[in-house]
Amino acid sequence: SNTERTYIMVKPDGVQRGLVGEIIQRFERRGFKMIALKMVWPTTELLEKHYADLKNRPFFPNLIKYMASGPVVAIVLEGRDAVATGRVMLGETDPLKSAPGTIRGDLCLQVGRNICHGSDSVQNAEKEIALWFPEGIVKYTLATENWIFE
Ligand code: YYY
Ligand code: MG
Repeated sequence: SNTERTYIMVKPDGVQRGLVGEIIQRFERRGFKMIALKMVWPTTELLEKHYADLKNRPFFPNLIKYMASGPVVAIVLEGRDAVATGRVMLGETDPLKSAPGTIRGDLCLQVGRNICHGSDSVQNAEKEIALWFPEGIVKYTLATENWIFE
């Protein structure tokens, strides 16, 4: 297993529903290190770059409208297999197909309001982190690291 970084984002519905703390808490408790965190009301330009791979999909216009409808919370996490583990913790794209115990499987019901984003590959994580945090991440030592990893 490799130490990786992933981009996690609480979407506008997650913010409005008061789920920011719950979502961050799940990743913190798992042992991931938070190395960037901010609230941002994203522009459609930024969102079109973030979701560039989906621009020909029929749901794309609604997706951009939804994601631009309010502030999001942008997070970078670091840890063992952060990308794949983040996806497992998130659940499936469609909340109804997500297992209980996952963020989407516990907290939402519809694909168009699925409350949280997580990078799907290491390469996309790097792109997304550069896009959302051009100012960079925060470098620090986590005091609990030796209690999380042997
Ligand atoms: O990575 P993930 O968020 O699980 O799914 P993507 O295939 O990257 O799609 C991004 C985003 O688009 C998804 O979280 C909800 C929305 N969406 C949708 O509204 N309808 C679909 N059929 C598929 C995706
Ligand atoms: Mg995706």
